[in-house]
Amino acid sequence: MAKALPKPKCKKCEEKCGKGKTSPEVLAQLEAGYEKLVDSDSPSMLKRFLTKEIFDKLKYKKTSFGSTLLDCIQSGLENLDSGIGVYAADPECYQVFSPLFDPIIEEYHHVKATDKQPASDWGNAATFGNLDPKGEFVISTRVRCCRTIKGYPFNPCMTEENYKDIESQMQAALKDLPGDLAGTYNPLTGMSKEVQQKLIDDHYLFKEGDRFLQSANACRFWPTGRGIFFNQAKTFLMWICEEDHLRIMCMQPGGNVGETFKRLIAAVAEVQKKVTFVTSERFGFLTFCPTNLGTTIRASVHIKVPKLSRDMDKFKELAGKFNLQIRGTGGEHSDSPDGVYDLSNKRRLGLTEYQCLKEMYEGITEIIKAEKGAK
Ligand code: ADP
Ligand code: CIR
Repeated sequence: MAKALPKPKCKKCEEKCGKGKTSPEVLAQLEAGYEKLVDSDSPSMLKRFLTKEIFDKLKYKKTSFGSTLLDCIQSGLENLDSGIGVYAADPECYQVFSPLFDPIIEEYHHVKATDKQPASDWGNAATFGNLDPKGEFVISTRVRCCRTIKGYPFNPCMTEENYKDIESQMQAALKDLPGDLAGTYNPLTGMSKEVQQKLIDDHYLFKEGDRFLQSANACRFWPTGRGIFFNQAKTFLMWICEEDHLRIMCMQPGGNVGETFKRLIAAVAEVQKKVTFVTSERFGFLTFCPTNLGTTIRASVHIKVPKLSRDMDKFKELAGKFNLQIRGTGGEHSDSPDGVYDLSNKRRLGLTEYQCLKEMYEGITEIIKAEKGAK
């Protein structure tokens, strides 16, 4: 891994830069970081798509929030093992730095820059059943989506007050949810380390200190404003102010995708009665990371595939055939030493919510068949 670059000052909080030119300090950091990236064997999309020509064109640009190219690529410069390596420091970055973001978005989601996101369509959750009725392979199912609340920028541009406002707005919004969605909000501020670690180990809570997010300036004022809501059964949960303003998720043991998805549809419908989300014609629901744009849906299973995972190259190829992404069971960038993996739909933009679920459901069905047939 590359040695960490010195952090530029957070312009949003420490100086009101607004429009104008990239400062000489930021330019120098960009040049130094870019040189290291070019000399590295980083597998990131950032490395592949940030050509010298595009770099030279974008390095002087700034959004009206004051975000520079450095704010978008710092995570990939500091973490040369990134898969993607970029974040939109504010919503305008998708436009201002589009020569970098567009090819990444096109390749990741299999869309064209001229495509528009189809209208939201969650379809009928009952068309999905249980992927593994005998409980031989699928340990648990989870479906999540991300939301940005209108009136607030992304993490790198948020003030401490913004974090507090979102937290209290959500605390109020989640107070009287109906039926089995009702639950409690648990702020990270004041939570004991033991409780926090147990929630992480049980796969309910986001981890702390993600280096990719930290170097993207997404963890400022931690733990202010961060927290988790969950219902009694911990089958409906919401993360507040982690990578995105909201991560709304439903999960449960076993492979019942229909039940899990149905609960998420109900939960999102309730939340959106109380909060307005940011959308765009082209990108659907706006998110901090370009991999989450569109529906923002990641439908995953934790699945036992000891045979298929003996040959990881072949396993990756098979998953890729069904547009599935493989993660470790501790979330993104984690390992899976025991043959249990997190498999999910990879694409989220250019298709509807229902189609995301369908892609995952059909793909996992094939993976189970392959695991059964493998020697
Ligand atoms: P996200 O899904 O929000 O992008 P991560 O990949 O970091 O974020 O996963 C967050 C947490 O959710 C991790 O603890 C991970 O193990 C857990 N998780 C994801 N999918 C499942 C699943 N199908 N069953 C149980 N836990 C899951
Ligand atoms: C990376 O580039 O590896 C991290 N910034 C995480 C990117 C998001 N991952 C994904 O595939 N959804």
